[in-house]
Amino acid sequence: MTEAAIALGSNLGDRAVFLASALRAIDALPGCRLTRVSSAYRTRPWGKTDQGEFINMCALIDTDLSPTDLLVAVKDVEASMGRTASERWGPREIDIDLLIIPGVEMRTDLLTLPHPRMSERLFVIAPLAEVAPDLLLGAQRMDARAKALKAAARPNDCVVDDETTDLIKAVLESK
Ligand code: PH2
Ligand code: MG
Ligand code: MG
Repeated sequence: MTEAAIALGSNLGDRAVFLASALRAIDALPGCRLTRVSSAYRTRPWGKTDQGEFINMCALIDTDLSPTDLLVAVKDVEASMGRTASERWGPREIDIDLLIIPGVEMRTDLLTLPHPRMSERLFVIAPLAEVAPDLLLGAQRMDARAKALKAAARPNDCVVDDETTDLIKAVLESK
C-alpha cells in the first residue's frame, strides 16, 4: 500500500459536480481509497489565460496500484466523465494529475513523478499544503513552498471557496 498525492481541476460546466464525481470515482477504484480531501479553491487560469476560472483541489489516496496503473485508472475516470478537451493548458471538464508518490522518482513517456511543473503552481501547492503540510518536494516542505508562492501571488490567484468546499464534502459523505 502506498500513498499518492493527486490534483484535480475543472473550468467547464458544473465544476463542483465534476470534482465531486471524480473524487467518488477514485475512491471506488479497485485498490484505491481516498484518505484526505482539500478545500476547493477558485484559481486564476495559468499558462493559457484567456479561459474561465478553475476550481482546484488536492487529495491523498492509499493505493495498491503501481504509479503507471494509477495513472491509467485516473485517466479512465476522466474519460468516463466525458472529458473532451485536449488542447494543452486549455479548458477542461475534469483534469486529474498525479503529483507525488513518496519515494518514487520516475520519468517515462507517460508519467513523470514528482509532477514536473507543480512547484511553481500555487493552485496545486496551496491545496496540497492543506492536506500534507510536511510532504517534501525536493528538500522543501509543502507548507513552506505554499508560503513562498503566496507571498509572490496576486490577490485572486487562489482563494478558498467555502460554498463549493461544503458542497463537495456533502456529496462525499452521502454514500
Ligand atoms: N490546469 C491547466 C492549465 N492551467 N490553471 C489553473 N488555475 N488551474 C488548473 O488546474 C490549470 C490551469 C492544465 O492542466
Ligand atoms: Mg493539469
Ligand atoms: Mg492532466
